[in-house]
Amino acid sequence: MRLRAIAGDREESVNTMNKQLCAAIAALGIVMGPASHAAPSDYRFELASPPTASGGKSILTLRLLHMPDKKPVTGAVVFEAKADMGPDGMPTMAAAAKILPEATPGSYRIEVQPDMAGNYAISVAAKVQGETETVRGSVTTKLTK
Ligand SMILES: [Cu+2]
Repeated sequence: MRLRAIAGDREESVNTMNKQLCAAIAALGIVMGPASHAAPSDYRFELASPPTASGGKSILTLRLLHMPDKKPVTGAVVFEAKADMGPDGMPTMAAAAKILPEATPGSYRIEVQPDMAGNYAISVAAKVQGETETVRGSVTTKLTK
């Protein structure tokens, strides 16, 4: 009788675990969702290659990834770019940042003119096709003067 009770308890805990697993899978389905229900948080900007520096200017090449399927996004329009030394504890030290045209599809280039060498956060805002809200992102990289 005692043994059966223990077995029963165990069975119950397995059932509870299954229910939790089902709930987790269901929640995951909502979070992942179909691609057509993309949210700005589904995207991430990252450095495509190390920055190239010449004549006091650095050119950063970014790519934009649609995280649910890790696919690069082409045709986005970057309309805002800012650079500051936040990563080095100098968030008020900004550097001029200029948006260059998308030369090859999916390559978003930003030209930064740092006043001092160090680690910079480059923040961008973009319009992405099929996405009503602005997609924002930031990359951190070391720049030379
Ligand atoms: Cu600084």
